[in-house]
Amino acid sequence: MYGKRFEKETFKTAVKDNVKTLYRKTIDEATPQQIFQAVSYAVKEVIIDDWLATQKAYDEADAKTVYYMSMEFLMGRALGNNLINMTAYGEVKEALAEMNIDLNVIEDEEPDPALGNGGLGRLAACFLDSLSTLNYPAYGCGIRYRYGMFKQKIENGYQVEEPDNWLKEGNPFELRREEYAKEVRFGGNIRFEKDPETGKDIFIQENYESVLAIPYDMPIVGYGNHVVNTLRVWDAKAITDFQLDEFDRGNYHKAVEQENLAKLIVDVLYPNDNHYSGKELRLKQQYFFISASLQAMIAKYKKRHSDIRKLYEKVVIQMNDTHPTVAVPELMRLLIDEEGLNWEEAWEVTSKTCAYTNHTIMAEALEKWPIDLFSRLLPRIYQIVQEIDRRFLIQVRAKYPGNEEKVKKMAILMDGQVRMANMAIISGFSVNGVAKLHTEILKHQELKDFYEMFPEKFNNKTNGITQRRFLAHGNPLLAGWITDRIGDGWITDLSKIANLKPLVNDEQARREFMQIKYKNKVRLAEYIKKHNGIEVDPRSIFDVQVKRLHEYKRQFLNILHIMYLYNQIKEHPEMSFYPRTFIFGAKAAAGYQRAKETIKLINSVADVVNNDRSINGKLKIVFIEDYRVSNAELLFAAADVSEQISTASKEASGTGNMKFMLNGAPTLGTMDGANVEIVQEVGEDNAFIFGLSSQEVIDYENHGGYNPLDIYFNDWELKRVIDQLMDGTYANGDHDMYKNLYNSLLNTQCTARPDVYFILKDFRSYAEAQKKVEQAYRDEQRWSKMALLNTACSGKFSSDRTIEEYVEDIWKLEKIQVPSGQFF
Ligand code: GFP
Repeated sequence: MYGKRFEKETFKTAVKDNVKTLYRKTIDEATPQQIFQAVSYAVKEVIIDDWLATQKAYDEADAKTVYYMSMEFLMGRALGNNLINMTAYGEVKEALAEMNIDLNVIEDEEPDPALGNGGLGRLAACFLDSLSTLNYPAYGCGIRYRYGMFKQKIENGYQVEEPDNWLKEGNPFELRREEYAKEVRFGGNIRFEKDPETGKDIFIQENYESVLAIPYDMPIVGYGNHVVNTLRVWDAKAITDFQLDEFDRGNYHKAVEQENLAKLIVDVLYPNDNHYSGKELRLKQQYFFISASLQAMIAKYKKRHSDIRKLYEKVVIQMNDTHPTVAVPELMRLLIDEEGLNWEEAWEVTSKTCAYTNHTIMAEALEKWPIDLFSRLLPRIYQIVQEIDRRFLIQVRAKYPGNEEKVKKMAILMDGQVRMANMAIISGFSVNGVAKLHTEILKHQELKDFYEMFPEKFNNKTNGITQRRFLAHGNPLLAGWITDRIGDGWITDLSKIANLKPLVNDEQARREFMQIKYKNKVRLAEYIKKHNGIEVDPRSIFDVQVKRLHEYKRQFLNILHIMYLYNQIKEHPEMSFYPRTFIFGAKAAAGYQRAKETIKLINSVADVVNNDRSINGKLKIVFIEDYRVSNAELLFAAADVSEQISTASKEASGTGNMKFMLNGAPTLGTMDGANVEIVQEVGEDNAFIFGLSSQEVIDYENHGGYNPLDIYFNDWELKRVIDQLMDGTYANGDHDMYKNLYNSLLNTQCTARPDVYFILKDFRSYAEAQKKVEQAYRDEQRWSKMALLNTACSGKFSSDRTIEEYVEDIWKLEKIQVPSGQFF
């Protein structure tokens, strides 16, 4: 399809020429980084043609566009993924090989763009990939953070954070679009006047600070269809014209302030997950990218349309969590103050344009801004929020006369705070959860009052992942094998992967499937040897838990169980035990103490266990440093067991669970998030389920929890493990190192409930499930069937399916065909 433009000789010449023009070097003199840049520019040149063609096709079709607003886009490396989607990976690999260049080595030169923390940001990246592949017009809108997610180093077992200066060498795929810059204003005061001509109220912001938002566009290449959508991320710069003015008047201070604000605003991504920190700068970031994106969106609309009241016919805004929900009052402001609509007209447009996705029920994640901060920083926006709230509460009081409890729960402004989730639900036309169970919990527990009032707004969109990155790119051996067996239709239609099902009874096919798993385990073992200096046996069970470190995800349960196994092996050396390699990868938010202690604990247990010769290497523990998209691809491909062990009800969906499944790793998990749907697809016999149900957890929570001491005093093996946290076994004799963790399980003195995440409650059931994993693994035939079935049943979990559902129920977009752009 892209054949001609990736014709080997042409491509080789382009690379050589780029090395020359960029670096004044010949190809033999160039460093791998320089070759990476040169190759990327050669690829970008081809992309640009299709990018032009796509935008032209959209314009001609006057297509409706989704604006996916997100504070995070965890894209991962672009080069390999772009080549896969351009169906040119093989050609380019060969062309480079002829120049003695290894594409894999070149790919490793690309920094891993990490403008996101975890699931929410990676979901946004998968969605963009699917939107392009499915021919839907879309923009991703976000922030071009100068520093992405921190790089994690492990020193002496502790996490150390280092800045991620991902732009150091320049980003070859981005385009700076200075001509679309927009001004964004903060603070000051609002003066109100009557327009002498029209008699309308006008609101004028005075004494504000402002920055200029500069867009950078990154291409999002669809698979084999010439579609290239745009991820638009905003950089900030001071408004220099104003600055000169200020200098002239000697107001040096003000000018420097503007300069600093611009620098600060896009400096760092907040390293938080499921936790909200009420930092002023964070609110500035939110308003900054939302205001700029909406201004650009309206300007684009107005190029072809004169009636702004019909905006919703051509655009839809999806707000990824509460972070972008300031879009609601900002759109109102633009429509009223800039476009001259009255309140009712503006409200009709806004409420038909905005939709909201909820990603968590964790109370501490819901954003609530102090009113004094909010109104000081965004004075006009605050006025609008007040008015939305006032009008909404009239409705509530009319529906529930005398019920002030309802008012308290549902108001936007309450107890000195602006509740962003409430605003999003009230103002948007759609509210969705990210897995069936999660949506049910939203409807019947967390957002019950809203569901009662607006049942029509609520819907479920079970998350998905892109098989292009997590199978085609991440696991080329398996991808090739699947294509040989059932054709390559699965790449754009994952439901076709079900055609593998008959192979479950084909011994030869199963053997091949397991051989590929083995090769991927060897590849990971090499990575581990190189990065951790640890030898692991690829014949052992690779049991993997990789995700952000959070108490509700219960890495702690996993490591406690490993400590328990270690005790067992030591005590009963004769006991039969199938060798296991436990692999962890996780970053902890920098200020999250317990999470950081858990990392230290994992590494300390690893030190003791890995160096104990008496256990004959039966147990190995590996902590993968700096878990990120690129090493994630290796991990999913090599995993035997997928650990999805969150406290039921806490993990809204999970998406790692789907990536493991796709790569043939059965789930060891609780009935939480999308695990429930995974089990539904693959069957209970092909997963290992344990623990309290979400209803049981919720019931305990409603009755003040449970008493972990009852378990502690009645299960001496578990008691011993817990005591080992305090006796120095894993702390070189230090008795205090894990005191916090210990207390989180047992402490009955402190006011907080002990063992909030039901670790002790679920421990035995987890240990049982782990035993079943071992039994199943010993039975090669059974295991290979199970592994292959997991892959074969993963069809539902493509983000292509998720996107089609968003389109059908929420966005109402049309597919646009794009001719090849090679004639530009
Ligand atoms: C959040 C939720 C996850 C969910 C993702 C994507 O992830 O359960 O799968 O969003 O919807 F917690 P994090 O950003 O917290 O990783």
